[in-house]
Amino acid sequence: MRILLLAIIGILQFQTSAILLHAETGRDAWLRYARLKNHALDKYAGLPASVVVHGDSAVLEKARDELIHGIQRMLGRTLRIERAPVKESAFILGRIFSLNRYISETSPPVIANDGFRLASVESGNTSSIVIMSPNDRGVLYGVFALLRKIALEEEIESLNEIHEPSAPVRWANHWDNLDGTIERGYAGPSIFFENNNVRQDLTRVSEYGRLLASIGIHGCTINNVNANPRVLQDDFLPQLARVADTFRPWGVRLAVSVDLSSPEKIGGMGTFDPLNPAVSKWWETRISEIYKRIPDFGGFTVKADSEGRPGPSSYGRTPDDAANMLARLLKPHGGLLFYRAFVYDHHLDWRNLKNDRARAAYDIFHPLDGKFEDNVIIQIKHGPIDFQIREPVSPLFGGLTQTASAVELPVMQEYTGQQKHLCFLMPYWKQILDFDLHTNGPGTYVKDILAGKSFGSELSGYVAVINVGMDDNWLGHPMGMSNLYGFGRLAWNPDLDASVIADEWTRLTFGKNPKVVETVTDMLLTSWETYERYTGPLGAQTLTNIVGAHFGPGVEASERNGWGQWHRADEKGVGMDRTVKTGTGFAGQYAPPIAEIYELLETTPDELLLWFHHVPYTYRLNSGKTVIQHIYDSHYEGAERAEDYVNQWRSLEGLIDEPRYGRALKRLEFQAGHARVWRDAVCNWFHKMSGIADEKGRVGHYPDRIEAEAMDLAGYTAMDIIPWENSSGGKGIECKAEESCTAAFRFDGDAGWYQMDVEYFDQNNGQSRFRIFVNDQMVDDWIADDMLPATKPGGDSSSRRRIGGLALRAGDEIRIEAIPDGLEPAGLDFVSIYPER
Ligand code: GCW
Repeated sequence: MRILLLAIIGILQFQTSAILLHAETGRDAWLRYARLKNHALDKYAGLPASVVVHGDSAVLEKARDELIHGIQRMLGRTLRIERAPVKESAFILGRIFSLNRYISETSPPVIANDGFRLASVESGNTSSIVIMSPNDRGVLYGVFALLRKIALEEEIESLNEIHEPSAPVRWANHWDNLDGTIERGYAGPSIFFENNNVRQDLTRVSEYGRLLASIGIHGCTINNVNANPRVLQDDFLPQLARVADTFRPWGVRLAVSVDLSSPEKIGGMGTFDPLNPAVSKWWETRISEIYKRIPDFGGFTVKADSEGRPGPSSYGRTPDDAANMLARLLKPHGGLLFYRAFVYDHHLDWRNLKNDRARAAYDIFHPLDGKFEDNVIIQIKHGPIDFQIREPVSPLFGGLTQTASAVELPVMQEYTGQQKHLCFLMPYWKQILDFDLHTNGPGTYVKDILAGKSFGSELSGYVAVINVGMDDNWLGHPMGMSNLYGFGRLAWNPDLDASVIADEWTRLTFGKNPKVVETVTDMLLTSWETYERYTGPLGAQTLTNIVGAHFGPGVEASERNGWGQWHRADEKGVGMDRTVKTGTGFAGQYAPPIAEIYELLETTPDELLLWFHHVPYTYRLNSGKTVIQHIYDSHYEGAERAEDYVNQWRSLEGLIDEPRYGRALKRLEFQAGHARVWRDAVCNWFHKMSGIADEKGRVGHYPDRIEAEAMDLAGYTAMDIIPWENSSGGKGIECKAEESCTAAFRFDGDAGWYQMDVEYFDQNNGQSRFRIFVNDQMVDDWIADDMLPATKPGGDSSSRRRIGGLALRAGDEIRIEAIPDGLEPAGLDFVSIYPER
């Protein structure tokens, strides 16, 4: 009987968890509004039953509907819509002037635009909740904030809170091309465009607008900064208007990136000189055509004189000439002009040790400070180079005291694992925002500059490059959206701790099970440093193939070319000398207290040492380690930590719904394998270059490995992998000639349980099939169908298949049978076999 009872309980429990863990795609992101558990339902039992909206607008309607939807999903109650004030308790939504009568205060607090107040109001025996703001968008933000509180099960009994955004500008940038591809997009095609037009079905755009609104983002530039002039063509404007109409109810203003040479390319003019009156006239007409259709159009983003894009320099003009011409035309309509400071020469002479791309933004824009129109915002990447895993803060934030500036932050993880690797960037961004540039003496924090506090700008703020795509979960990696959520939260309140953001996001996304929360937040919060450890140490930047996909290792790719991402590693040492005394002088772009720190080897923090100094490999860090040993150790630690993530995630099996659990597991397993590829590439390269052995004897010694080229091959032939360090032993094998190929070897260890890793090359131009046999028994079978940014075998395609629980005996034959597909030659690098841990 007892057993029967236990069985029944077991079945019931199974059923409950199966019900609770219904399959999710991630499309709702952090707005899942998961049904609350009973005790929490009790907590909110006394909430009002109706909602009254004062005012009439599409945004207020969204606010009301979102409140109804959220409460419905979380509490299972459908609020009544009341058209006029009621005598019972209600949620009361509206602008401040129409709601002040509900709160009798002699001097009600002034609230900034987009800010809101949440207040409990008692009157007689009613207890209402008022959500008020100076503008409709703020009311919508207030609703999202209240729903978040409920989702997080916070106390909302006696509310009286005012929330205001730290900065007036909180904007999204997309690098979507009109043909539907996305530059640096890793999660499917564009949600905005296809076939050189705006998509017919804008459902995803509306859903995206809702996500943006929920974190306070109110503007969105939807096309690539490498802009196609077509966005300004007559037949395109009504299409843009459809996007604007879709965004508008969410309080999001549409903006576009423009090509400065548009007057020439689509206007049929012989020039695009910004100071030519006919050119300005052309833009004036375009701008007025846009505003006829989109009265609240947000403005333009401009990338010019950068990476081959046309710009004012073609006519001997400067950025202010171009920016101001456009800004003056946009101003009467309330439009903004975002001019990117990412302007640099990508044909620098690398032989000149004084050349330094990192100097460019400051050198170009600082002298122009004060010359820009007041609706120009200089958009500055957070670091002086380009979204690297570690860079100092761009000194230009301190170099523009009379000009509005915005920080550009990469939600899209271009240089930090491209949403194949987990890399939660909030701890990094916090360091940037909390950095004291000392421009106005101590206390000139980047976040205060962006808030307009330091220099009094009224239009500063935050821009994120976001590459959401048509993938169900928006960014590919089930944890990728933590960076978008975090961006919005920090732009709203840069004082929030990264751990608070991680905690909120995890609970909203994966639920409140304490083990889930503890595990996921730990993974998130350590992931940036982990990624740094196995990619680019000590400020040497992400040691990736900078002339390729920016994904796998490519230690030398940055050197001996004009792109200026040099780390200058040679036989003797590594690092860029950016000091004033002997180097490029970049350190001198900071205010003296900061410049002095970076100028000296001893005071430069270890993590930025190689950014600022060229040192011998034997130089001792503050940590006591030599540079070379640090490079080895950190790569081993990073790869090990990436391996831990797989185990940590596995411990959550059954606590997260299967589709999201499985999808994340796949990515984390890839990451762990790829971290090892990174580890070996970087360590072996530095080992060879420096000639200094790893004190711990790991680098160059892989006793568990059997190189593919050393196996018995049938059909397979050996190939060189370029660069050599991106594969084990510099070689792999490929199946070119035959329909199928085999590679085999004999196991010669003791009998026991083993784990086997097969390192193969998974290109995106074919789907090879691999089958593994122990003697005649097939033990694994898979198709290499991942979409990695690689058409060749190498560091971008290297992938690991792990096969556990293998009972092996000495003399067993292990055979890999592969069927190549398309242009993918079923490449193999090595197999490693080791006792199961
Ligand atoms: O990092 C580089 C990217 C380019 C990008 C450029 C930029 C849109 O590799 O793809 O171009 O930055 O920010 O303009």
